[in-house]
Amino acid sequence: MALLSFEKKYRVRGGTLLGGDLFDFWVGPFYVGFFGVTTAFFALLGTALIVYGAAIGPTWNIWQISIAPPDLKYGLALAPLRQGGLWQIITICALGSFVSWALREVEICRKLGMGYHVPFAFAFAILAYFSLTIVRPLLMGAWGHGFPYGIFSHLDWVSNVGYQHLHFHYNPAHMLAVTGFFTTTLALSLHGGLVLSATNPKKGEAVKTAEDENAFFRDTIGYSVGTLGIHRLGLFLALSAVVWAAICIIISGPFWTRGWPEWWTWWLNMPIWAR
Ligand code: UQ2
Repeated sequence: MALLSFEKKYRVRGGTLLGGDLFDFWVGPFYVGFFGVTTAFFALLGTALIVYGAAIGPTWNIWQISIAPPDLKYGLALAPLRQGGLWQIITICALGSFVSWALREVEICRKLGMGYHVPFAFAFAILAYFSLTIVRPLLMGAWGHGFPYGIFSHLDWVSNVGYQHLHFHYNPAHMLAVTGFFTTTLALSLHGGLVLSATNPKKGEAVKTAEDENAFFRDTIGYSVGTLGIHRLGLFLALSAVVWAAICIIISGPFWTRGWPEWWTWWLNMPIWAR
C-alpha cells in the first residue's frame, strides 16, 4: 500500500503507554508499538496451538475441527495439554492478543489526539468473550463450562446451554440483548439509508445538507436525533446489547439453574391475582 502524502503528518512520535520510543515505528502502513509486538506474539502462538490441536485431533474438516475445554472433573485446575490444557493456553493467548490490540488502539488514539471511543467500544467485545470463557466458568467452578473452539462445536454449545434452561428466549436479559441487537440494525439502516439518500441527488444537483437530513425525519416522525446524535445513539445501542448479552449468559447457571419460562412465576404469583 502506498504511503499517502498526508499520512506523514499523522506519523507523530510519542503517545506510547509502554516501551517508550523502542517500538514507536511503522511497518508499511501499520503502527507497531509495544502492544503491536504482544498482539503478534499472542495471535501467532494461539493460532499455532489451534493448528496443533487440529493436527492431533480426529479431523481436518474445517467445520468439524474443535478444541474442547477440559472435562468438568478438572474443576478450576490446569488440565493436561490434550485434555483441555490446549484450550486453556489458547484462551490466555486470545485474551492477551485482544487486550494488546485494544491498548495499541489507545496508543494510536493518543498519537492522533482522538477520543478513546474505538478502544472503549472494542473493550465491550472483549468483555463478552471474557464473560463466556473466564467469569461464567469461575462462577460455575470449572473451566469445562467454557465453550469449545470450533465452527460447529461452538454452535452446538450455544444450543445445548440454551436447552439446559428449557427455552432461552424467556431469559429477560436475553430479551433485552436481542432487542438491543435488532434496534442497532434499525438505527444503522436508518442512518446508512439517510446519508446515502442525501449524498446521491439527481444528476447535476448539489449534494444535500445535514439540514435536509433533519427535515426528512422531522417531516416523517416529527423528530430528528441529529447528525452527532445518531452516532451516539448507535454506539449506545450496540454497547448496551453486548452488556445485556453478557448479563444474560452470566446469570444462566450461576444465578438461575431452572428453566427460564419458570422464572416468570414471579408474575403469576403476584398478590394482585389472589381472590
Ligand atoms: C437523524 C439524523 C441522522 C440519521 C438518522 C436520524 C439528521 C444523519 C437515522 C433519525 C434517527 C432517529 C429519529 C432515532 C431513531 C431511534 C431509534 C431507537 C432507532 O435524525 O440526524 O443523521 O442518520
